Parts: sequence; structure tokens; C-alpha cells
Amino acid sequence: MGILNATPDSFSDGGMHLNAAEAAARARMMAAQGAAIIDIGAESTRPGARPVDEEVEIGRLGPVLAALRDSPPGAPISVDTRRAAVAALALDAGAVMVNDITGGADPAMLPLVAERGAGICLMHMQGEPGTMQDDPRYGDVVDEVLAFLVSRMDAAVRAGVPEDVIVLDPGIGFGKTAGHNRALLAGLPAIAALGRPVLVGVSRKGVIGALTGREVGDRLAGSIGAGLAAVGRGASVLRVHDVAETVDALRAFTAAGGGE
Ligand code: HH2
Repeated sequence: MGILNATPDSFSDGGMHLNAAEAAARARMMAAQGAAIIDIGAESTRPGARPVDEEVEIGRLGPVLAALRDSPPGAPISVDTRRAAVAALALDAGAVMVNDITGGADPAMLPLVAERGAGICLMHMQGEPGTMQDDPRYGDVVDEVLAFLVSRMDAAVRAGVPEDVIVLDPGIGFGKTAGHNRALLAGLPAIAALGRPVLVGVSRKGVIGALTGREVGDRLAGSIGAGLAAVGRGASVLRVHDVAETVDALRAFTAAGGGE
């Protein structure tokens, strides 16, 4: 899954894809590099980020989706939003999947996904982006994330979403310390055992910075290392900024017997 942030303030590519034509070109390039899904977001959810108004989110997304409709990227489009109204607009404009960092908290989200026959990624987050990294606490982080994902999957199925369009995500870096993130990566087999594809997003994140001592722009090798480990432990979707390098790494990893 290639990341396209149509935001001025995303932690690693903020401000790079605000122009619709350039954003659409980037989406097409990621698809050509081997991305199986293009995930487009218009609200940064980095630690400390402030929520943006719905109109702002729509104003950023609309032109990018329109440009992609005129010239499709060649890979399915997912919309990274926690608002059902934004998701509805994106699904109207050609997206086929919703990536919801709140696990479908907006009461209108799961019914919308069911009605439109869309796919959905349900992610775990403790708290809100603005404050989630202040003091995250868990008893057993893997047990708590698992319980949340099971309950949100149940809610989705009750709302009419078929189980086979649901993807699950432990939400690396969303209300978690470095220790929590490592425990969740080690605990991926338990999440994969729920029977749905598991999505993992570690690309350029603080957890990679903590492990390597590198700044955001210099975390490619660390991101790929952690991503491959996640695949080896049961992840089936990696949400990444660097598609070409990740695809090469995955090809070599698989050919060399990784994940068997
Ligand atoms: N991480 C980010 C945003 N959306 N969605 C899922 N399912 N999983 C993730 O790990 C995830 C996500 C944060 O990364 P990014 O989009 O690069 O940054 P920002 O939130 O600053 O736009």
C-alpha cells in the first residue's frame, strides 16, 4: 500500500502532494512501482496533529480524486479518513476501500461501508492523535489491541460489512511507546490468527527512529527491515512511502524463503 498524503503537515511527506496533478502523478508512479493499493489521506494523524475541518479534508481530497478519475492510477484507491462524510465522497469519486484509524468510530462509517460494498481497514488507536503519545498505558498491549480489533470486526459484521473485506491493523505508533510497538510487532501472529489480512504501517515512523537513531528522511533501511519482519510474522499489507524499494525487498525476501 503506497501512501499519498495530500496534507501540508504529514510527518514525512507533508506539503509534497498538495497540487492535485502532482499528487495524481505520484499515485500513478507508486502503482507502476508495484503498489497494490494507493492510500490517499488529507488529514495528518501524526502525534500532536490537530484535527482538520471536514470541509478542509474534502477540499484537499476532491481535486486529487478527480485527477485520478481522469487518469486512473492502475491500482485500487483507499481513502484514509475517520469521517463517514469524507469516505462517502471518496467512494463516489472512485475509491474502493476506507482506511479508518479509529476502527469505524463514526457511527455512520460501518453502515456506509456495508451499503457501498467497500473494503475497510480497522485500526487500533489509544486516544486521539493530538495527545496519544503523552502517556500511553496498557495492561497487556497485545491482548488489549486484539480485543479491540475483535470487537470492531464484530461491529462491522453486525453493520452488514462482509468479513472477507475487512483488514486489521494494530496501529503502530498510535498511542504506543516504543516498547508497545515492539510487543505488537512480536505479537502479529496472534492478530493474523483472527483470520483477516493484517496491515502494518511502520514506514519512517518514530519507532524506526528510536531503533536506528535516524531522522525521518533517513529511515528507509530501518522501515524495510521492520516491514519484512512484520511480513515474516503474518502481515500481508505494508503501508509505505517508498514503494519501489519495498517491492524489491519483498521480492528478495520471498524468493529467499522469508515468511515460509
Ligand atoms: N499510519 C499513518 C496514517 N494512517 N493507517 C493505517 N491503517 N495504519 C497506519 O499505521 C497509519 C495509517 C501515519 O503515517 P503517515 O500517513 O505517513 O503520516 P501523517 O499521519 O502525518 O499523514
